[in-house]
Amino acid sequence: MQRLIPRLRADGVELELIMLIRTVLAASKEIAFRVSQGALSGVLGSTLDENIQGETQKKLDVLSNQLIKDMLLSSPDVRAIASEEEDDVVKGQEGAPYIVAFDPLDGSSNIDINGQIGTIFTIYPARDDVPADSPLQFAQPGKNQVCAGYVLYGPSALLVMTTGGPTRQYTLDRTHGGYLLTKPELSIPEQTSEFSINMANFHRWQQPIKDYISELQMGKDGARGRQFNMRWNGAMVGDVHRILSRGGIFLYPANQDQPTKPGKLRLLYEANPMAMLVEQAGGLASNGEQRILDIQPSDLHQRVPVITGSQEEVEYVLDKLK
Ligand code: AHM
Ligand code: MG
Repeated sequence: MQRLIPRLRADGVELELIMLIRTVLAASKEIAFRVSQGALSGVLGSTLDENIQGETQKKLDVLSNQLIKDMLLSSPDVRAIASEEEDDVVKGQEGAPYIVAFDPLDGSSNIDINGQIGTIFTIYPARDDVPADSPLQFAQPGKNQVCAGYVLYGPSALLVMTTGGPTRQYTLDRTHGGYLLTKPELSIPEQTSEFSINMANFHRWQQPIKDYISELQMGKDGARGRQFNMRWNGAMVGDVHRILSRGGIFLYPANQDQPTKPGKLRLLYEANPMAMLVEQAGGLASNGEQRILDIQPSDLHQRVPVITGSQEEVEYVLDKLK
């Protein structure tokens, strides 16, 4: 096992970026501790408030957001932040090199059932051509990300991160308080027999997605000629982590009865960082029409359909959508 920081230096990553990542990770360690304490730390249950997406905020959503926000805004390396739980861009330090977006607590519906939850984060270079607090700071395609990662608060607290090289996995060593490198290079198998989708939305999908899932459900008797398995976590961090660990395909398509809401997942702090992690591990990530990392954002909290995971399986779905 290897310490996080020497590995990053060996990869030739800028010192400011390393310091910034350390700040995000410091906040994540505090969240990991609070999560592990559960009811004992008073973090379970809901608040009376809603976020800009109209979702009721859980206490842990609010707490995690505040922890990450406070730490990032005290960093000299952060020009602006954006969060699932913040309506607008929040200004950091003028002239700082980076902007950071995050979903402080992904999988909020799992909080009160002791299920998998996580923090997703992404770092971009700050733009000098727009003000620090402009939403245009974040109007950059995902391919501009200089770091993407998540911390999964599961039986172990795991950090999965890339700075443009391999997608690496680290385990939080609670005895020393550091993230130790435990998998230097995650690699997603090209083929899979495992899919991940919220089947309750079947009646709302476009026909090619219905056809694809029906094929998988037919098992050996269907067009695919083999048995598929299904897993749905209710937390993208958990589902994507499984795919990064053993392969699979994850889909969150658009619902046809909600034309103004193209899918559930947010481009900036959910789809883009996960797409970068998956691609750097050899997988694919698409919205059905184009590579997620090539999408030019039009709105801070924009939603996108997501099809991601094992290369051959994603390509199979994309062929059906043509
Ligand atoms: P959240 O960030 O508010 O928790 O919402 C995003 C989550 C994803 O993690 C997950 O894939 C999806 O919502 C699950 O949605 P559902 O099971 O309700 O369809
Ligand atoms: Mg989320």
